[in-house]
Order: sequence, then C-alpha cells, then structure tokens
Amino acid sequence: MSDHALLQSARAQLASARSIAVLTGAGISADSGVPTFRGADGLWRNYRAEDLATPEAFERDPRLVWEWYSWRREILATKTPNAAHDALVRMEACTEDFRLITQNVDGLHRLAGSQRLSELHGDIWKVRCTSCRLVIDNRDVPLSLLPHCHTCGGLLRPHIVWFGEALDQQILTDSIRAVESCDVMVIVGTSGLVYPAAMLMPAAKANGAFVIEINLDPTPYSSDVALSLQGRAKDLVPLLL
Ligand code: BJW
Ligand code: ZN
Repeated sequence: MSDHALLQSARAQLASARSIAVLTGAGISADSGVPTFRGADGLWRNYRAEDLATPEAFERDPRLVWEWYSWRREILATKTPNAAHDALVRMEACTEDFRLITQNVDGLHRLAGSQRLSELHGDIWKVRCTSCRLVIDNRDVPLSLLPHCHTCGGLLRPHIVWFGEALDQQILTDSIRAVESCDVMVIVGTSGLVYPAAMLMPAAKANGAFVIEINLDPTPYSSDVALSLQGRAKDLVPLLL
C-alpha cells in the first residue's frame, strides 16, 4: 500500500472508532527537542541507566541523581508541546471514549491540554518524600543541601518510576482496561522495550483492536501491528485526524 493509502486506512479506522487508546513514548517529545532515552542521541548514550534511574543509584548517590534530574528539568523548562501533542488533544475532543497513556515524565501532554491522561512513569515536576511518601509539585531543587520534606524532614526524590520499581497500581489497571476495551490503539514514538508498558500493545491486539504505530524507525511492534507508519510524530499524528 502507498503511504497515502495507509493514511487513508488509518483515518477511516479512527473516524469510525468509539473508543481509542493512545500510547506515547519519548519519540513524541523528540520533535519538541527533548532527548529520547535510546538511540544515537539518547540520554543512555552518555549515562548508564543503572547509575541514575534505579532506587539503588539514589540510595548510593542522591546528589548525582538529583543533578541529572535538575539538568533535565532545565532542558525541559525551555520546551513546548508540538503538533503531535496538539493533535492528540483534538483527537480526545472528538472521541467518546479516549485514554492517552504516556511513558513520558516531561508533562508536555498536560501542557498541551490532554485531560484523559495516564502518566505511567511519573512526573518530573513532582517530588516524593522517601519517609512519609507525600507527593508535591516542586520546581526548585536546592542541590547544595538536597531537597527535604517540609512535613517530616525526609529526603525528597523525583516522583518517577525507576527500573525495578512497581508502577502505580491504579494507573496501570486503568491503562490495561483502556487498551483491552478500545477499538483502535495508536502507538507513537516508543521503542517498545520497557515493561509493563510493552505489554499494552499485545493486550489491545488480543482483544481485537486495530493497532496503528507511528515511529521514525521500525520497532519490535512494526511487524505485528495492522498499520506501521514511518516518519516524525509531529508530521504524521496530525494527519490521522
Ligand atoms: C521517534 C521520533 C520522532 C525518535 N517521531 N518517533 C526482562 C523482561 C521484562 C521486563 C524486564 C526484564 N528485565 C527487567 C525488566 C523490568 C524493567 C524493564 O522493562 N526493563 C527492560 C529494559 C527490559 N521494567 C521495570 O523495571 C518497570 N518496573 C517493573 O517491572 O516493576 C516490577 C515490580 C513489580 C512489583 C514490585 C516491584 C517491581 C519500571 C520501568 C520504569 C521505566 N522508567 C524509565 C526511566 C524513567 C527515568 C526518567 O525518565 O528519568 O522510563 S526507562 C525509560 O524508558 C523511561 C521511558 O519512559 C521508557 C520507555 O522509553 P521510550 O519512551 O520507548 O523511549 P526510547 O528512547 O526507548 O525510544 C524512543 C522511540 O522514539 C524510538 O523508537 C525512536 O525511533 C522514536 N523516535 N524520534 C517519532 N520525531
Ligand atoms: Zn515527609
């Protein structure tokens, strides 16, 4: 099928869908200038995941981990949503039953205006107390003293799901329910390598959903989905509407 025919087919499926679930990953924010994790320019090229994105790393050296997150926050503070984030807001507005599931922690979907949103891996703009577990919004991290909880004095950590940590049970359950009951699932800009997010596509497919993938490169999903569109998220997602 030609690219045009593939797009027509994706549009037709989406137009007749009552229920749509979307899964996004770092690739959708790459078009806003946010670095992805894997690949040639990815964050893991210069840093080892296990040195920074695990609870053990934070226990070993909280300052190093906080420095990394502060640096990423500085980059993110200069970034804004792109045409792909905006298109998903419009898709939500014209779909009866819609859920946007993101692995991203950058907050760009919320900034764009998405509301029926599940943030699987947390939110880089929130912190959590390692003692009393209180979660708060926080934009200011004093690196010299490290941030501490106003309530109990405990050390604050990023409100992010690191490797080896469980996802929020309610968020995961809602996401599984959404993919199991959708007519169409759209997957945008994820390598599909990280679990449990990686099990959402097979769950949707097993329940009869029509699955559409948008990615710059082929992924483990590409040969399994109904339609795989190769290109930039900011160019292709708006064309789905
Ligand atoms: C574009 C584009 C453009 C670029 N347009 N496209 C073996 C088997 C199964 C599981 C495991 C296993 N070994 C270990 C595990 C578990 C582990 C895991 O999955 N590891 C894998 C690496 C194998 N998972 C976990 O540990 C999870 N927890 C868990 O399993 O808990 C179990 C448990 C239960 C009960 C009690 C206790 C524990 C937690 C996973 C948390 C992941 N967190 C991270 C880091 C957050 C830190 C941070 O942000 O600071 O989340 S990992 C990192 O990867 C981040 C992302 O959300 C996630 C996914 O990455 P994503 O979004 O796919 O990005 P990339 O970079 O990989 O891909 C970008 C894509 O975009 C590419 O395909 C490009 O082509 C494309 N692209 N530009 C369109 N313009
Ligand atoms: Zn506390």
